Amino acid sequence: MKYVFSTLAALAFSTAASAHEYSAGDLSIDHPMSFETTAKAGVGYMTITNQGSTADALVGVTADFPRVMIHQTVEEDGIAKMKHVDRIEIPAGETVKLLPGGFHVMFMGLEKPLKDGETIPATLIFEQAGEVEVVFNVEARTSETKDHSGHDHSGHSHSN
Ligand SMILES: [Cu+2]
Repeated sequence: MKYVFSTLAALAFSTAASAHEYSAGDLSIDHPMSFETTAKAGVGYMTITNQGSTADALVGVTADFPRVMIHQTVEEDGIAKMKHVDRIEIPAGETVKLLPGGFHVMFMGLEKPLKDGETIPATLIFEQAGEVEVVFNVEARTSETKDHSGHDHSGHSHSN
């Protein structure tokens, strides 16, 4: 619940234009976003809701980068590490959030850093719903996002 409220607060701060949503069959994909980077890898987050009665799964993401993968940040012996995963299950009737510290899309081999205000066209590949074209909005990292969310939005927590 904490996350839900903070998301609403974050949305209230941002402009209406920055919130965007897609749907495909029983799935809705809310606000695909990425953070600006200084390094050669970027992350992708979004919220996926399955309003249907059949399970689906995100099985791939493509974008115009040398490599795009699905990762999960997991904690092992108190250290957060990223693991490559083949799929993210989207159970019937449930909402799955890709967010810092959990599942995320990894954009790898960037030729130049991602900047606030840029957009990343991408295709999400679902087992049942098929391919869904979306756009990830690149947003600035602010201390505000950190403080309001209660989550570490500053990147992968394993990086320290
Ligand atoms: Cu990662």
